[in-house]
Formats: sequence, structure tokens, C-alpha cells
Amino acid sequence: MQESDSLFRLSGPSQEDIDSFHNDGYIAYPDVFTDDGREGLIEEITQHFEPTRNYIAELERNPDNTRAFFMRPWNERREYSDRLIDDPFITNLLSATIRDAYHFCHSALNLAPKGIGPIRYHYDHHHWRYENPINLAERNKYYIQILYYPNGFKRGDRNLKVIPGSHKVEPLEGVTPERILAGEFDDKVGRKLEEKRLELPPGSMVYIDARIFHGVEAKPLDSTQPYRIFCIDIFKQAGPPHLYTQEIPSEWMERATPERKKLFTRDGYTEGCWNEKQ
Ligand SMILES: O=C(O)CCC(=O)C(=O)O
Ligand SMILES: [Fe+2]
Repeated sequence: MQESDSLFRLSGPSQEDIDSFHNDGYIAYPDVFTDDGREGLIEEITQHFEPTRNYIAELERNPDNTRAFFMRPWNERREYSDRLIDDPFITNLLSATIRDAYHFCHSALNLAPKGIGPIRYHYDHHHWRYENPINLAERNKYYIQILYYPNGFKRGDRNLKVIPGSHKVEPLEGVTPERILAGEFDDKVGRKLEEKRLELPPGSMVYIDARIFHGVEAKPLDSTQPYRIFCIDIFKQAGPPHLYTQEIPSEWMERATPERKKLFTRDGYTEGCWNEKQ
């Protein structure tokens, strides 16, 4: 794919972005999609996919519905969302931050309506079991979440919030966001660990090390945005599957370029897979 085919305004991260990834555990990219990329992705998600179309129609009929639309894995990807997987910007960002030994893990799609409650602080690197030797050996490997917000969010209205630097706290059992926010680990990581509430315009993206603590605020009933669109692609450093490492649909493999095949060539999660390999 040529650079000009990108869905993004940028071709790769700056040194400042890379530093922010390592020091803060995330990079926020406001308005990083091209107009065509943003509009195409929104149209694809809201108009060209029957389950979301039905969900949105139902929301219009019944505005009291506060149930989210959630799909994982999100396999029905058409032109725009499919291109996201190995867009040159994404590939450059991944190799600049975690080098080349990484695979596609899984993706998900989420629509959050007015009235939906918050998601408490958590990190998503917990797909490993703490007591399992395979998991313990793999736990310090990268697990990258690329969060796309095609229609953006305002502070106080389904905003993402993060604790910058919290990825540096070793993910041992008993390490909780409450203890981190109370300052118990500030000395260990050499900085004050505190909450940062983000606000991002349509066409934004956030690139995070999944060891960073993050959460989401509620969407008020009087929000002017009827639903917030959120989709996510997750990449993992080469190694055994995580809990949600998805099976790659055979059609994806059949039409994959050699580069894409490399991203997809890894084991998916199956029950017992961690034990069998011990
Ligand atoms: O809805 C969001 O903005 C982020 C949700 C989240 O934390 C996740 O998918 O891991
Ligand atoms: Fe999360």
C-alpha cells in the first residue's frame, strides 16, 4: 500500500510521540484521520452493517435504551475498517514503539448510548492468569490497544481517562487504581501518578500500552451526541495467545498480502491452550 492510501493525516510517530508512549504509556492523536477516512469509517459502521444499523434504528425508536452495542471479535470489516489493520501509519507506529515481532490479536466494535454508566479504572493486560507459569513468563511483553473514536468525545461525556505513567507499576496482584491514585507508587515510578481526563474531536485515536490504567466516564442522558462510536484493534508482541486472541477468519487469510499474513500467523486462544503448552 502506498503512503497516499492512508486513512490518516500522519505517516508515522514523531520522537515526542514515541517518548510519550514510553513515559506516559499512551499517545493521544486528536483529529488524526483524514476527512475521507473519518467519514468513510463512520458511514461503514453506522450504515453498511446490519447489526449496528438495527441498533441505531432501535435507539431512535426507544431513546430510553441505555444498553451498549458490543461485538468482539469484530470480523465484518469492510473497506475502511479493513484498511485500518495495516495502514502505513499504524504499521510505522507499531514498529517505532514495539519493533517488528508483533501480531494482530483481536478487534471490537462498541456504540455507547446516552445514559450508559461508566467503566471503572482497569488495565487490559490482565488477560494472563497470574498463577500460570506461561503467563508469568509472558507478562512483560507488549499488548497494544489502538482505540479509534470516529465521532470523538467531550470531557464528562463518555470520555476516556488515563493515569499517565501507571504502566510502569508492576502488575502484581493487589496493585489497584485506588492505591495508585492515593500516591502509594509515586516514589517507585518517580512521578506523581494522577488522573487525566481526555477530550478528543471526531476522527481521533489513542494508542496505549495496555498496562496503563484507564477508564471511561458515563454518557449523560442530555448528551448532544446520540451515541459514541468506538472501535479497537489490538496487537500483541509475538508469543502465546491472550484470552481474546481471535481466530482469523479463513477469508481474511485468503485475501491477505504477505505482510498481512505475517500479522495473522499466530495461534488464537482456545480453552486449555495455556496448559497444553507447559
Ligand atoms: O470505551 C472506551 O473508550 C475504552 C474502553 C476500554 O477501556 C477498552 O475497550 O478496553
Ligand atoms: Fe480497557
